[in-house]
Amino acid sequence: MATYVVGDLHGQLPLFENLLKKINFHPKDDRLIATGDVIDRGRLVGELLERLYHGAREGWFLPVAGNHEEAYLRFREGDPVPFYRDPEFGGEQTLESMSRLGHTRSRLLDSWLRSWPLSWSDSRHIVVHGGLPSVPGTRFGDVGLCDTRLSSAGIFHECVDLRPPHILPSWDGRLVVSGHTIVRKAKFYHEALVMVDTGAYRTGRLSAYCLESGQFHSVEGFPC
Ligand SMILES: [Mn+2]
Repeated sequence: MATYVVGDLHGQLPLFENLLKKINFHPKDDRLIATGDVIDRGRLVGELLERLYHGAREGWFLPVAGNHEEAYLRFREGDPVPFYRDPEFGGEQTLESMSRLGHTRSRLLDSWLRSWPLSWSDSRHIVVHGGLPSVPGTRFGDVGLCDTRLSSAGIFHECVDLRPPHILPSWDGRLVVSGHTIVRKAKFYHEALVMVDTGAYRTGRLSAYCLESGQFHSVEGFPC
């Protein structure tokens, strides 16, 4: 059994399929956790979400929410979220994908997206989109604060919005794996923190980290 943590997908279905092939992913034995920002920017958001939704039902796919999922859900709930449709943020692609899927499918996917947690953890690892909120007065983060703390803009949870140098090790020594900030190569940011987002939607490089083996994997191709 292997557990892989894949960086921000942003609708990159072909790269995702290539990655599964490269790591020889077995849906019956292995698990795959996405660091969030699965939607927006890419053209195949709807197709990717359908694929992952079935993966979640089959038990091999586990998502955590990113700032893009939070912005999308806010927008769907009627908040203006003025930047959501900006080309740079890429919300239009998700809205178009959802309208192609039709009312019933898109409502189902919306309610699934709403159920995504802010973190995934086991006894040795924590996966979060941005970083762990800091324990006051320390240079450590606490996953227990994810649900309670909003970022300064007030739109997002702080844990989906934090970037270096504000991403901190967990106070309890568990390894933190995060996305959100694009790095050229997936790597250890420091000894207790791994960054896996290699910006697939613009670089064509999608990366993952295996929790059991400690190995990095990546594929390269064309973003869509
Ligand atoms: Mn992000």
